Amino acid sequence: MAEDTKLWLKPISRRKFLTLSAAAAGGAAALTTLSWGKKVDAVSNSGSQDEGVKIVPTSGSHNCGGRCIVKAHVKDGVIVRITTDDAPDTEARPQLRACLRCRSYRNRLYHPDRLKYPMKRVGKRGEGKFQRISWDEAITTIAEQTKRIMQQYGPEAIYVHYASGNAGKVAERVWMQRLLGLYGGYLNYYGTYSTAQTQYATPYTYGTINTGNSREDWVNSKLIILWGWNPTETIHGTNTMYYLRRAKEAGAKIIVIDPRYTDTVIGLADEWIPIRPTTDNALMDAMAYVMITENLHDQAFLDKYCLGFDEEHMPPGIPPGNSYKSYILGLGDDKTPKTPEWAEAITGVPRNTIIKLAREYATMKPAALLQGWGPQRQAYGEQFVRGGTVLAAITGNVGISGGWASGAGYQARTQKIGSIPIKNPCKASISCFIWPDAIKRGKGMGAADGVQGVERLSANIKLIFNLAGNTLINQHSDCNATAQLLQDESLVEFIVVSEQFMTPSAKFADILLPADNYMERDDIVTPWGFGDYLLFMNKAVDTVFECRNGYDWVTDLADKLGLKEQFTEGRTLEDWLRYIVDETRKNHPEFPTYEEFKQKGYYQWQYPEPAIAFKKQIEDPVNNPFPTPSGKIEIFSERLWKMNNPKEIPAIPKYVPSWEGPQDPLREKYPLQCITPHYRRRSHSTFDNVPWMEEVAPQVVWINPIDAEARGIKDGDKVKVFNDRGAMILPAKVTPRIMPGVVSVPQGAWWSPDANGVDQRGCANVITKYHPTPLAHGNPQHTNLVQVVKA
Ligand SMILES: Nc1nc2c(c(=O)[nH]1)N[C@H]1C(S)=C(S)[C@@H](COP(=O)(O)OP(=O)(O)OC[C@H]3O[C@@H](n4cnc5c(=O)[nH]c(N)nc54)[C@H](O)[C@@H]3O)O[C@H]1N2
Ligand SMILES: Nc1nc2c(c(=O)[nH]1)N[C@H]1C(S)=C(S)[C@@H](COP(=O)(O)OP(=O)(O)OC[C@H]3O[C@@H](n4cnc5c(=O)[nH]c(N)nc54)[C@H](O)[C@@H]3O)O[C@H]1N2
Ligand code: SF4
Ligand SMILES: [Mo]
Repeated sequence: MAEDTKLWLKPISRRKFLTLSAAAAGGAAALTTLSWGKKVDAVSNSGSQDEGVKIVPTSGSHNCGGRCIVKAHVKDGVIVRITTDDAPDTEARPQLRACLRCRSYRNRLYHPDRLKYPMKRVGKRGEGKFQRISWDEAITTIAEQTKRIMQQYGPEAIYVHYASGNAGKVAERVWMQRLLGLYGGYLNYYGTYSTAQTQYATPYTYGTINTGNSREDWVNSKLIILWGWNPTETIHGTNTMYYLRRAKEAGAKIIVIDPRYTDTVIGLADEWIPIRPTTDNALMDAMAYVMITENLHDQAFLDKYCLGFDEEHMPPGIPPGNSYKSYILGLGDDKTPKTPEWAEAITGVPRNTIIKLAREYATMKPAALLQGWGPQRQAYGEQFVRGGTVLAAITGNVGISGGWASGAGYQARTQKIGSIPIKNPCKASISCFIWPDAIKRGKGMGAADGVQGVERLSANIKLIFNLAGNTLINQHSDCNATAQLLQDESLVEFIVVSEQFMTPSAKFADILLPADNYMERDDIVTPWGFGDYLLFMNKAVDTVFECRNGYDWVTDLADKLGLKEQFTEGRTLEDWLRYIVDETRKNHPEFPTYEEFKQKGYYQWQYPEPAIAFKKQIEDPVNNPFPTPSGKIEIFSERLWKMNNPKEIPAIPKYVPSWEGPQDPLREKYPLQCITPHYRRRSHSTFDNVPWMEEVAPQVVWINPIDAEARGIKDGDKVKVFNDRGAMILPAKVTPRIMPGVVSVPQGAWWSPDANGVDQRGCANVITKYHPTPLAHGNPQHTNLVQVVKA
């Protein structure tokens, strides 16, 4: 097997990559009847595309931020070229154009390192030593272990891990959940690594997470604030940048608040406001201070729709001094007015900038404050989420065209799309981030630890199915600690991984299954938050080697567990896709037939006007209360008050100084804040091994010239980024595009520890901390202190 990870350790030229791939593939081809070499060669040879070429419409199914039309040009069973949407590009339907990742897809599909056969672990767990086995042996072993663990520990010991690598409606994870549901159940998770805090905290204000207008409405905004949001790189819905650009052309002022001078700042912004990570709530508090003291807030809106802004609008029984206004003006317990001077010292944002920003947001109406998800992936990310919702309410920007209520990406208008039926008799659920605790001390964990659905868990996690994900190691916090945890076979007794590559997580498998690739199967995908469409993913080429489709192998497993009939209901995969379309048509009679949909590859709903979140609630509040306990926008939350943890879970949003934030004494040892944002050349860890992407955007740590000079670091130098949790070596990019005191390591590089455990690739999660956030029990993967030295 070709597992030459050195291929992507060093940036290599496209020509050299092709030579290497061809050589590696030559060896592999000898093992199979399929002409692998020919396929690999085709990556370099995209010449004669027209004769005998069939064009197959599909779409990427990664957790990549977008969902685009991808057209595979297939000749003699090989994809020779990839193009994208070529339908007329109109305002009513802008093209769903693919980004560089799907366009480079042949490099991933025909990568010499693709896993080709089922394997079992032969070395120590995590060591990466495997032996080829047959599918029958793999499925028999999985069936035996599932049976044993179910009998010995019960369903709460069986965990289908968060895994976002395949977003298809008929992904392997879905089939496994369906099968385990029939077999007795499995431990659920709630939340995501993406939006744990946004999802959890937003409903405390509004009663729902679907708080966004549709993007066509941005042209109606006079001011747009992108707060910790970088859609140029992260996309957040194919065409988000198109709609933002239209808003700009229509005259909107655009401000970006981010420690980095991002690509979004370059392409869109009128103003960049750099801010120290974890301190956004101090800026929000001071903005509220300016609005209140200059009487710029929308008192009529607050009186009519909100609870807890001032002492006159508090729920009964709450002692005086606990309203939001009292906190802002320093009339509460802390006796500290949240002045611009106060906030400047915390955030690093000059007081005049704060005053100007507050005045602009309060007066340039309608205005949209779009919260990104970076600042919520922080130690107290819930405060950021709630803080933004309150500013939207104070300025009266909720429920109106051109305004915006909360986090980006959760549009109020949704469609009801059919799904594969899953019935899980097990009600227990953990936050998707806290599985290490559920391994170590699950039995007995309850609500305070982030368990929902049951009073206490009855078992520790003993069996993990990790199907299309790298959060077992790479994407979860603190790789070194996680690796140690997983190495211990007395804790998790059995791990099944389905993958396309030997990723850091795959190395921890006991049974490793080779998955098919999205070009090799039929599926249906929904877009991210925005867009109102559905795409059919047509199979373009046959599956290679012994890679198999999820439905196939999970059906075999169902058979071994005596559940084949119940699991399949006699349906083929195509029958299930028809089922999804039929269910969708029940809710949306206008949706095309299966045949029409498959042939065209997409369906897009058309609406006469943009969706405006909470329009009804604002226009007719008597008949349309907000879905909160009080029926109002809850600036003060009685539910949070009752949690009785005012330091970490205050009833009103406020600045909570963060551990490993700028005020943590640990800064003496680790003086730099390290954020770990998403990178345009990858979808998380997916595409890290595609050398063309390394050419486009190498793995580097951004460091400000001031911090670099103090350390004798020059642009391109190899540096060591480290803290007590781990260390990595990677090149430095010395750039004023990041503020002093902050460094940035893009998340997703594959963890590659050397003999001393020092990561040689730049995996962000060697320095991140496993420390769930207080309310959502989510991931704070942008909260880190580190030191950087020349390597
Ligand atoms: N190219 C690409 N696109 C993607 C993905 C990918 O891996 N690659 N992943 C997709 C997925 S699953 C998700 S969840 C989304 C993620 O989308 P986001 O969570 O919005 O993306 P991030 O890059 O983590 O953070 C956004 C910005 O927040 C800034 N930031 C970090 N900390 C702070 C802070 O404390 N305050 C402020 N004001 N800003 C801060 C970062 O510098 C960054 O520019 O992206 C999606 N899109
Ligand atoms: N430090 C830090 N860490 C983060 C974040 C951060 O901002 N900072 N962001 C977090 C976020 S928002 C997210 S969503 C997670 C994402 O973390 P993951 O869900 O682990 O996503 P990926 O890293 O893309 O891993 C997906 C894996 O699936 C594999 N795969 C792709 N397609 C298929 C398929 O069809 N079948 C199978 N079996 N496998 C397939 C890919 O090869 C890849 O290894 O990472 C989180 N981790
Ligand atoms: S990776 Fe995602 S955003 Fe890029 S083309 Fe593919 S589906 Fe679209
Ligand atoms: Mo995510």
